[in-house]
Amino acid sequence: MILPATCYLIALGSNQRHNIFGRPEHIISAARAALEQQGLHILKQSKTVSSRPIGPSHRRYANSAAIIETALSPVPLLNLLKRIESRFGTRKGQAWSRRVLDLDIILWSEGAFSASYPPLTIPHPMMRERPFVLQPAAEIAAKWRDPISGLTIAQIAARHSRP
Ligand code: PH2
Ligand code: MG
Ligand code: MG
Repeated sequence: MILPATCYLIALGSNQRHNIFGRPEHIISAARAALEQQGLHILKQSKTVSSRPIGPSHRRYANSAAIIETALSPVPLLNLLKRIESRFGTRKGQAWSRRVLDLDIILWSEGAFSASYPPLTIPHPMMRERPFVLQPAAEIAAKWRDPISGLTIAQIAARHSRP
């Protein structure tokens, strides 16, 4: 059965060099090419920004966002993103430390989703507190509504930047 394609907002992050692709911002570009190569069609992509690390790592991140179109449902998409991460050298259990590539599902056009194995929650539970997700996301998905709060990404990003 062929399902109609849906859209996802994906956050991309990197804070470690790759032996072929080099600096984190180049890893983000290579990751976009890998998404396309795996059939995840990129409808929109944000600029790549350099961001202060949140959490224990001391290395700055390159962060970006993309809207992709695919007929995959959330768990198969997560599995595919994990395979792409591991091809770039990201190993399991490296959350919050230095990582070559992190691909997170932030929003889905079909609304909220939750699975326990593998653990996956959409919208991403930390999305509303993370400037490095909100800023690139607001550039390409300003009017997309968070199904939990009912606010648009632009509204959440603006709230967040208030002192
Ligand atoms: N990702 C994290 C933890 N901290 N900080 C920034 N600036 N950018 C990230 O992508 C990031 C982070 C865990 O995924
Ligand atoms: Mg991740
Ligand atoms: Mg992450």
